[in-house]
Amino acid sequence: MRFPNDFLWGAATASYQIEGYPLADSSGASIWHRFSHTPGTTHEGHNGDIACDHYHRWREDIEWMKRLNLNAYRFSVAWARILPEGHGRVNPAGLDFYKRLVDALLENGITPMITLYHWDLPAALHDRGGWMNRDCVGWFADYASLMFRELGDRVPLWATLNEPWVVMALGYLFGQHAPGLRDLGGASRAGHHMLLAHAQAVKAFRAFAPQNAQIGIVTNLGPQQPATDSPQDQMIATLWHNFINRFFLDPIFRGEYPQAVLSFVGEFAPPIEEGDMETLQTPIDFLGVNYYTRNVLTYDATDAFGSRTVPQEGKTYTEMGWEVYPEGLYEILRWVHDEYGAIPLYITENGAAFPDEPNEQGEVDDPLREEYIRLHLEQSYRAIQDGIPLKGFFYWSLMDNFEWAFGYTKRFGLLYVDFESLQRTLKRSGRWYAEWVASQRFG
Ligand code: IFM
Repeated sequence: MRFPNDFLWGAATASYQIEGYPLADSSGASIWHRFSHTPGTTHEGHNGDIACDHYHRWREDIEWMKRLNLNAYRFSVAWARILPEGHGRVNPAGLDFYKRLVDALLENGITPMITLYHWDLPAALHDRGGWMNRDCVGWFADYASLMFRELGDRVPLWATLNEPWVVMALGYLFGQHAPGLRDLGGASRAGHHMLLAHAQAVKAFRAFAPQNAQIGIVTNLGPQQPATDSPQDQMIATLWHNFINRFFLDPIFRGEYPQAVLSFVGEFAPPIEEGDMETLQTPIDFLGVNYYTRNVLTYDATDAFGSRTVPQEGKTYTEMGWEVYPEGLYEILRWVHDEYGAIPLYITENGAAFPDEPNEQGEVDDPLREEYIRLHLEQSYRAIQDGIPLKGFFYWSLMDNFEWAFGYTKRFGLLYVDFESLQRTLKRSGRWYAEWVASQRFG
């Protein structure tokens, strides 16, 4: 298996999950800071106060990236470090943190990919309605423009939003993520405004960034398959496919929301104003695909959303309860390519949580993760062989970190993090990935 010479080999992280010290140096609070400090929201009250302390240990973390032979690193910017109130007053210390990080990555031959929004909305903006308020479109575009002005000359790859579906569904509909709401109308408004914010940021990008810099959006995608041939199972699988895979992509690539979802939500349809759907079609340079698993679905009248996932016999499941289904990566890349055309693709996240523990020698032996990565790389290669323009692979995650409502209980990292001492240890899968990447880059 020989991947293209210019393929990006990376790992990904997100600000609130790794940085720690979210209020340091005059930063504002985010909705995740507020949410995780609200009793009953996260596992045993875990929060991002310290996380992996990447805020102070970023130099060491770049050394780890070098040991992993990475030539790319995807990370996100905490909006409230840059603009403590979300808009208006700029905090130079926050900007400096990311400028230093970008410069050091470049000095070490690691291409930065910045995600502008990975879920840590400034709390001050949520107090004004956050994503449910149409003004958030302008607040985000202003923040994005500032980042393009400050770093557009040095950062070649930008993603506007990470997994807007998860923000909309878990944050505003199911209440499991910040801001913890259960409001179908609010979710629908938030989703539409995120898409508009993304499009306005892309428009701004064209004005500020050099022509060879690229911008896209990152979406969580995966096959939604019926458990049986019954019309009800097929109907429910189609509905979830429309909701998860199409809701954010159809507007961008076709200028319309999927009809199946609009019919399902009825009066809670997105608040589309004149010209919105044209704006949403603003062309992007690449699409980021986050792939973890598939859902095999059956109709279940007792469930509020009419469905449940059916466990698959004989399959491996990760610590998240997600089936290991590598073929799904190929299937979803194929589907995106066939459905929306030859847009360049990155796998911006793919990874697995397993219950890792260091042995007596202090080594972390995680053969299941090694196998997970290998199987997904095989499917990535298969996609490239079939002419799908896949440009890079970012393992989620560089290191164990704050897995949102699960706190520190789910370990996805190539690096094991001892959350007491904050010491990092390369796992067996990390060694394997480093060798794999080396053989691809230098072999
Ligand atoms: O940790 C998350 C990440 O923030 C977004 N994508 C999925 C990962 C694993 O759940």
